[in-house]
Amino acid sequence: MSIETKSSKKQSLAGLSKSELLGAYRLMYLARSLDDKMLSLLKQGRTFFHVGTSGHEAIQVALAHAMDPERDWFYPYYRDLTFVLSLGVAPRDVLLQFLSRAEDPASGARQMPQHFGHRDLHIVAQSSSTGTQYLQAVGCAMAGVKQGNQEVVMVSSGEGTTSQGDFHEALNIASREKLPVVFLIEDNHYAISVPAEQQTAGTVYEIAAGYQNLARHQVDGTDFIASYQTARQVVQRVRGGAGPAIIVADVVRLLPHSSSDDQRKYKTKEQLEAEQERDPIPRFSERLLEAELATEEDLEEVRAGVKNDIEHAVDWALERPFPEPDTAIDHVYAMDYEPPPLRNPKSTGEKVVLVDAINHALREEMERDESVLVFGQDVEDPKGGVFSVTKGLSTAFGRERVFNSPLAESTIIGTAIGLALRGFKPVAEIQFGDYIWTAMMQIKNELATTRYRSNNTWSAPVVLRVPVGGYIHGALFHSQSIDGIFTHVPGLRVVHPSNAADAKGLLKTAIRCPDPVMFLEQKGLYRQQFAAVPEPDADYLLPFGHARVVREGTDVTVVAWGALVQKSVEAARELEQNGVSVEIIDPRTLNPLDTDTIFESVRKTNKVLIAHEDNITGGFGGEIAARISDECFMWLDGPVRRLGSKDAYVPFNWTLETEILPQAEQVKAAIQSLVNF
Ligand SMILES: Cc1ncc(C[n+]2csc(CCOP(=O)(O)OP(=O)(O)O)c2C)c(N)n1
Repeated sequence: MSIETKSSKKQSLAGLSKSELLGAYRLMYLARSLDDKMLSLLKQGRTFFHVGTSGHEAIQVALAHAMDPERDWFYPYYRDLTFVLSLGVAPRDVLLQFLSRAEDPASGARQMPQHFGHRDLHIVAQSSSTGTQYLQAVGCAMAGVKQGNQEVVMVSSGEGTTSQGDFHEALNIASREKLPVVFLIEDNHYAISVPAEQQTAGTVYEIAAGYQNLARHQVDGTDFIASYQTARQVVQRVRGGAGPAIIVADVVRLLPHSSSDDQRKYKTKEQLEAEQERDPIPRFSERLLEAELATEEDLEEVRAGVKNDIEHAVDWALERPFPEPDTAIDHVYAMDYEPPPLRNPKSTGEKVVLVDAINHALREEMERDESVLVFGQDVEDPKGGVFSVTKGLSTAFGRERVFNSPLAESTIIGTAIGLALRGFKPVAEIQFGDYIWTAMMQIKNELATTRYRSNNTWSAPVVLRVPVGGYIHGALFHSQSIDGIFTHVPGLRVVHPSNAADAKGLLKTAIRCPDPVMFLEQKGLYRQQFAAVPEPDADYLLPFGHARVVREGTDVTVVAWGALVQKSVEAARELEQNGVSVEIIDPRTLNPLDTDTIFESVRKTNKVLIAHEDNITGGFGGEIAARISDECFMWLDGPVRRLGSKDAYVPFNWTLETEILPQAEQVKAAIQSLVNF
């Protein structure tokens, strides 16, 4: 980036010319003045929130000056106003978000102020969750390396945020893989009101020791010259491929944490005065004057220019429109997606079990599209996954495309998001649904919201393959069903096939889908003969949102998915002998849900049971029941019944396990009760 002004280049400090130094001063002063202006607009009731950069300016200008927005990538945090201005974000753009106007380039007025993002400048839109950015930055760096670029990825946070586990996961993988990431930790000694001593076992600099290949630096982040010297050295080393670096910059937070905070409640008057003493802007201007690199007139000229620019930008931004109310749900999902047409597979004739169908879908998609990557725990050969789903893939496609991840679910999903942003198609495996919870923040707040919160500027079309469910004596922690929780998350497609052909067709569609997809594999079905069917051809794609009528009938409809499809078939066969005619609908995808097919069946049979493996309370059956009540009330001749696991946990003991998980006998009894109603 360039921080030059029109002034001459005769003298220099740290190798920077007078015009560059005055440019740096201008950026620091611009950020400070924007903070002041935004606070006064807040007082006028023009918006509802502000979080300041004041005190952090010097290190931010310095690092931005050492980097290059044409090739480098950036994951700044909410206190990095000075950094993004230094990369080239216009004050107008900052104000558009601050005032929540439709043209806010970072989020289209969806996010609170200071959630930066700018496509052209490679500033990836951030959420508000502290710490999620690190692993995504690592994924972004992995992408750059795979593409053969000599780029550097910057990610930042305050010191408090380094308490998050994701920080250590990110340092671990970035260091192990020698990735070009600069971690900037802006240590202002407080996380809201919590002082660093209560936060960290030592200093952040100390706790980062021990990661191989990680260069560590401490700097006075209120001293622009020292910060610039450190930043330049660090970026040069990282760009050269020597591995990641961490800069711990000692700064001051001159404003409260945010406009919702009053720091006089937890900082003494003396502390506040001592922080003012370290204000980076007067320190820098004094240095410039002392070194005779600027005169008072030069500085005054810069300040007057900044004030003028800000006044114009504010006047302009206040005139810009707010978003239209009818755009509120735009971009939860890709709006321009053309799903594949619904057609029957041209069978290859070979019968295939579900696990092999998934393996073949992965293989075919990897052959078709070089951007498809497969990773997760144990996925590489010779193991090829704990269920052998990925067997043979690393041998066929190499470790560049099929690789083991650390035993860290947040790492898997965080890095997948970074890779997806850069155009790769990650198909990541979470070894067991039971262990997805350490990645919940990355899934719910990050993966599912990327498109929406960036107003369609960024997307993360990751496929998460997740073995789920029980009936395998897997006890509490190898039996969990997770569809009830993830169908609650807007932005996430949820797929749950019950046989090999559907699994293959749906996985291929998932891999070509622009939305993130949670692909749930009922592991008890992997090798079942009843779920094995002739394998569809390589061109067969099954669009989402098309239920399968598994069996036609006239007396009762059963809506069932995953393991409950076969149990419902068994129940229906037995009931048929008593003259009961059961129709079974397998939705195949829960989001989107094919309510048309379900409603059509209910209007025909007038009675319905919803059967699923997940717990009854909060299970997705409750949602389907509600929709049926809403849309089919006049056609119903009985209550909408549900069957699911008991609201408990799945025990190892097989007799107890049978008590918890729904069985064919219970499906049969529930159907019979509806017939009798
Ligand atoms: C995961 C998460 N937990 C809590 C919060 C609320 N929160 C926002 S900022 C913050 C403090 C962050 O402190 P630090 O990392 O030191 O950065 P600073 O604000 O001091 O620059 C907290 C607790 C959040 N946004 N995300």
